[in-house]
Amino acid sequence: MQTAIDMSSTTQYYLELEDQYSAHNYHPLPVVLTKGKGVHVWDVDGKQYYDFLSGYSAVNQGHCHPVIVQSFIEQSQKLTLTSRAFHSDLLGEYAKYITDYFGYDKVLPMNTGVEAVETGIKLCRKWGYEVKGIEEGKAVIIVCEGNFHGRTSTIISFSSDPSAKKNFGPYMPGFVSIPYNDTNALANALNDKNVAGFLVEPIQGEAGVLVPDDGYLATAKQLCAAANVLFIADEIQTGLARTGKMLACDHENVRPDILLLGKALSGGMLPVSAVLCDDEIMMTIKPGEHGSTYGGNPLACKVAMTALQVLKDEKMEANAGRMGELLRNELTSLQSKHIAVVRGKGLLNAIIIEHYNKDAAWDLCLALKENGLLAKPTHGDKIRFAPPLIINKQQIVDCIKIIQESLKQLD
Ligand code: IF1
Repeated sequence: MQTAIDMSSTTQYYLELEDQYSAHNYHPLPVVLTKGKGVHVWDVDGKQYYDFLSGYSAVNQGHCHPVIVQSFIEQSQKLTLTSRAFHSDLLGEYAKYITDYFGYDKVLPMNTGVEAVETGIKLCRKWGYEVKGIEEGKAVIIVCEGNFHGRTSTIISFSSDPSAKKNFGPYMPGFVSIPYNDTNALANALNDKNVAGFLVEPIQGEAGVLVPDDGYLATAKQLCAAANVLFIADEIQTGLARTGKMLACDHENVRPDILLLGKALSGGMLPVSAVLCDDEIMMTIKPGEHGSTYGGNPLACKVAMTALQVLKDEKMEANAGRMGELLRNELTSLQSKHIAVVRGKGLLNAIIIEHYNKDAAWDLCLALKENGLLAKPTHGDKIRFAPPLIINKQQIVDCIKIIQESLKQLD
């Protein structure tokens, strides 16, 4: 049973406009947003909500963070794009800043997350041929079942989600999929001498915030190192303080060979992604072999430096850790018969709805929306709870009340 939706004519107007002229590749909640500030967003009728999605972790720093906005404005009035045919006075500064920040020799700047993953794959293959000595055309990259790394035709080739994949073939070869959180499966797959890399999300986001066992990442990294295979961490969603550490890999003191970042690297201002690694890997790519018109543009460089600085200045990793624990504890102590599981790390969390009917999670999200909190269901029964990392204790308590009230409406 679908809950009846109360909708203003203004909201209706925008929904119809989108429906008619924009591709139907999404199924959003029926809310039309027009403003955001910090942990809040507002719809076209002026109703205020807590944002519990944070643009899928792109707005970790909060909506329209004033320091990042200021940086954006200043740089956008000065110089926004040079292309990589010419130098800018910001690329070098940014490259130094971000490589110091994460402790790598070099960065390769791109735009969207999926481009960072593509770049990581290309670097890994090139390293496989030119450094490891794999026979040309034979390189294999191990990936995990339930992965989400983006939507290009290469990357959906190793997706296990039929809706991401079906009728988009033929698919890119060279990928082997193993179960997530299974170091035995990894050890087996690493027996193939043509393996160049292991691509993994430290926590699987799309799969419903699947946190692996303690020690999984550390063991996986050791196994890869022993097999001379690159450990490629997709921290596009888990990185940048989201899970209570700057990187989710930091929880296990794992240093990825190739680190992929995106989303919150710009604090939600524009698409900015990055690939970080050391020279042995990065220097295999020569002029003309890879790039992007917008990659490393001065506006992106400036905004990314500010977005990273803000994470540190406002101690967002510590807050994400504390507020995440509070949120999970409070959710658990609700003891709701509608919540089967509460899981996550830092402020990357999900609940699994007890299955009374297939619309239960969607209905709960509609109730949450009515009560002033926006969250999105995935895979039918899971709801992600991932507010901006600047949320405070009083706001968490307020949100718990909203969630409790909304759960009652499922009774
Ligand atoms: C959509 C999910 C989140 C990602 C990881 C790369 C990318 C993503 C680990 C690609 C993107 C997004 C994209 C978004 C939904 C979303 C998502 F539910 F699908 F899995 F966040 F949880 N690696 N994740 O999570 O980055 O190219 O999009 O910048 O609408 O597809 P992108």
